[in-house]
Amino acid sequence: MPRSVMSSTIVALATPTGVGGIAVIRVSGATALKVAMKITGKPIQSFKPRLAIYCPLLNKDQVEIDTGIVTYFKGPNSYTGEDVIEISCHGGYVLPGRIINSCMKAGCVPAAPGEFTKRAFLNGKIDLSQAEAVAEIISSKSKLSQDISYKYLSGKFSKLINNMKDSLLSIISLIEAELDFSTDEISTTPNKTKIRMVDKVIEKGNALISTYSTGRLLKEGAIVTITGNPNVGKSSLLNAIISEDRVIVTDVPGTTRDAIEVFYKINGLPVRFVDTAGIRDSDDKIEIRGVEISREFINRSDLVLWVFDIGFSLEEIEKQISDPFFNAPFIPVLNKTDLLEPRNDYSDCSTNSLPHIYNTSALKGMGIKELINAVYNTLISDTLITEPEMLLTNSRHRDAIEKCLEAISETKVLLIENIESDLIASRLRDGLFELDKILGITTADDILENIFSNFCVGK
Ligand SMILES: Nc1nc2c(ncn2[C@@H]2O[C@H](COP(=O)(O)OP(=O)(O)OP(=O)(O)O)[C@@H](O)[C@H]2O)c(=O)[nH]1
Ligand SMILES: [Mg+2]
Repeated sequence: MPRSVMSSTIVALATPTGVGGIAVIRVSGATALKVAMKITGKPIQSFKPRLAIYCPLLNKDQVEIDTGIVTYFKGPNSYTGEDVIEISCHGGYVLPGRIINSCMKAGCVPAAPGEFTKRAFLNGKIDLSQAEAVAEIISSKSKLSQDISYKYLSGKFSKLINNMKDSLLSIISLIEAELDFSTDEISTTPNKTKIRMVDKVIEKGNALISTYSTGRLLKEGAIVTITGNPNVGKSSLLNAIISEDRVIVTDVPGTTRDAIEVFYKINGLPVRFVDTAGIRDSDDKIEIRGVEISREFINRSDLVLWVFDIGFSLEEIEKQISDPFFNAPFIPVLNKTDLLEPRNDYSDCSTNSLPHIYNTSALKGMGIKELINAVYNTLISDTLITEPEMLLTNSRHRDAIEKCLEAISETKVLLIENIESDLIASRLRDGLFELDKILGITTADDILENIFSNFCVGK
C-alpha cells in the first residue's frame, strides 16, 4: 500500500511570521509551475529550472501587490523531489499571507507541519534519520547540538547504519547459502569466523549506544535541580550562577513556591537549571505542592545541587549526603561561607568516600566558578572531549539499535553452541529490520506521522 498520495500541490511560508526584510514562500507539487504563472502573470517559458526571475506578484484577484524573486526547481532536482517554486517577497504580517492566498486561489492547499520534508523522504531524497535532523537543526539550542544534527543531515549517521547493515547482510548471505546448498556445492565458513563478524557489528552498535547519554544531554539540555532546606540560598545560588537576578530572593524561608526553570549554557552545553521550593514539612497547601514538584524535578534530574548553609555542621551534612533522599547524582554545596570563621572551612573536611562539598557564597560570588566547572565536568563524560565521530541523540534510534543488538546477540549464542538453525538467519534479519526502521525503510506509518507532526509548518 502506498504511504501517501501526494497529488496535491502544497504551499507554506518557509520563514517565520512577522516583520522581516524578506519572506520566502514555498510551493511543491505537480502544478507548481501553473501556480507560478498565475501569481506572476508570466508565461510558462519564463520559468527555467534554477533560474531566479524578478517579477510582479499578484493577489488572488490578479492585482499586482508586490515584486519579488521566483525560482523554479524542476523535480526531481528539488528539496521535495517534486516541482517546487520558491517565492521571495517582502516580509511582514500582511503581504506573505496575501501571496499565499493567491497561491491557494491558483490551486494550492496549505502544507501540513513537516510536509515538505515528508515528501522529500517519501520521494527518496533523504532517509528518515536525515528528515528528523532537519527538525533538530531548526530547534537546536546550542552550537554543539546543531553541529551534531548537521552530521545526521549530511548522512554521516546513515552511513554508519548502512555499514552495520552491510556487515549483517554479509553474514546473512553466508548462512542462507549454507542452508540452501549442500557442503559439496559450496565451501562452508567456520562458525568462529561468523562469530567474529557478528561481534564486529555488536561492537559498532555498542559504541554508538555508549554516546547516547552525552548526545541526549547536548540535544535536550541537562536538567540540574537546586534543592535543599528553605532559606539556604538556593535561589541566590541560581542568580549567582547565571549572573542575573532572575528569581526572587528574600530572607523569609519558603520564598520559592514553584519550580522555576532557567536556560543557561556552560561551555556550549545547554543546561536547564531548576530552582525549587525548600524541602520541609508544612501545613501550607501551596508549599506542600511546591515540595512535591521539587521532588518530581529531582527524580528526573541529570544532576542535583544539594545546598546547605552554615547552620549545618559538617557532621550533619555528611550524615545527610551519605544517605540521600533521592537517586540522581548530586553535588553538595555549602553556601553562605562568607559568614564562616576561616577555621571552619568545610571544603577539605569531607571524608574520601563522600562527594566533595563545594563551598560558595552566592552573596559574594565566591566559589561560583568552581561550582559551574564541577557541574559541567559531572555532566559531560570523556566522550565529548575526545569528540566521537557521531553522537547518538535520538531515543528512537537508540531503541532500534538496542533491539538489533539483542536479536543478533542471540544468534551469537547459537553459533557458539554450534546449533545449525534457520533461527540464526531469521534473527539476523530481525536485527536488519530494526536498522531499516532508523532509515525509514520499515517504519510504521503512525510513527512517521508522529515524527513529521512535530515539525513546524513550512519545513
Ligand atoms: N550571607 C549570605 N547570605 C546569603 C547567601 N546566599 C543567600 N543568602 C541570603 O539568604 C536568604 C535566603 O536566600 P534565598 O536565595 O531566598 O534562599 P532559598 O534557599 O532560595 O530560600 P527558599 O526559596 O525560601 O527555600 C536571603 O536573605 C539571602 O540574601 C550567602 O552566600 N551569604
Ligand atoms: Mg528560593
